[in-house]
Amino acid sequence: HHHPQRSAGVVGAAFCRGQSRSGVEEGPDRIRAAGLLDRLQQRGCAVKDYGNLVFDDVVEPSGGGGLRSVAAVGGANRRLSEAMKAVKEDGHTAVMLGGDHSLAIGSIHGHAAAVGQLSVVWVDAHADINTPLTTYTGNFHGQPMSFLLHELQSKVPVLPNFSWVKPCVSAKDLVYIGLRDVDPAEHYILKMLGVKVFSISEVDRLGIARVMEETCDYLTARGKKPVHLSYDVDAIDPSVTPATGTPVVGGLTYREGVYITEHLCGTGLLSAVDLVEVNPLLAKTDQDVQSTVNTAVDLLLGCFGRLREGNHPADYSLPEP
Ligand code: NNH
Ligand code: MN
Ligand code: MN
Ligand code: MN
Repeated sequence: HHHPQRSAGVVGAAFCRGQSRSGVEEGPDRIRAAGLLDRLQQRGCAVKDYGNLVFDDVVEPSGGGGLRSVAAVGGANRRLSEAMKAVKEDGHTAVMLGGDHSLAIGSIHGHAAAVGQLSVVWVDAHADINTPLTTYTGNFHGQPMSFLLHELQSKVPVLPNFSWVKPCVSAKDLVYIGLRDVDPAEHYILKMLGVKVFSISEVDRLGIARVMEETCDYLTARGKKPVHLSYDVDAIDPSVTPATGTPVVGGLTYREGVYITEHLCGTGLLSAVDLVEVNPLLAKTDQDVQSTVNTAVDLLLGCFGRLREGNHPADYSLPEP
């Protein structure tokens, strides 16, 4: 039971146009301000901060078919994809701090461009697998998986600034954990493709330890591939992480949420992590912001080997009297 030392390559994506509520672009700086980089380094993890990406101002084409900020989302994700590819080519475990969850398009795309086939573990209250033709809200943060899955490409229309996106994930390499607010079209897609889903009901039934064992057994049954963990902070119960755009009651506990990261870290396969949808402007109190941001930091520390039982450096030695 050992945790090989990794280095973290951190990319900030201060982007909010995949949904309608401003403030989620403050996620990266708030998570850094809560001490993420120092606390990773204190654990003996090397850290390279690539800073926040600079996104072009994009003029939206007229029309758009009810979709919000199509060209901006396409352009930002193209830049993020290039950045994630570079972080992986530099040899780091990549950390993408969002921003909204539309950023998973670029994050997963760039990760796959660098390492090839990968497994995706999507932890979220939502499935984020609407197509541009099934979305009720027009928000791209509810659609990222539809652009990434090979199996859905015949259902996804051509969109401005999206021509660079190449599908790179197979439905059998995707596992969802924590779902509890799934649109009808999304539920249909999940059943049609036979996607492995541990909804919040399965977490209740099986317990989080068995959910994680089954997740890893399922994903490694066809060979061990690098794992991309895409963590939406709204997967956790809103009593713990209230500062997010679309809170849904009845979520993962703090302990279940952290357990997921500890378990995936322990597999040695974790290759990239997204931490998205922290929106400090949507909290009622500063304590709500702190609870959300501190939970985000703890989830990321769990991804890099922090154990709640306690930790010590490999070269620790007791002082001699
Ligand atoms: N399903 C809704 C939509 O497509 C909500 C998505 N909201 C999220 N996803 N926060 O994680 O817009
Ligand atoms: Mn999401
Ligand atoms: Mn969500
Ligand atoms: Mn362990």
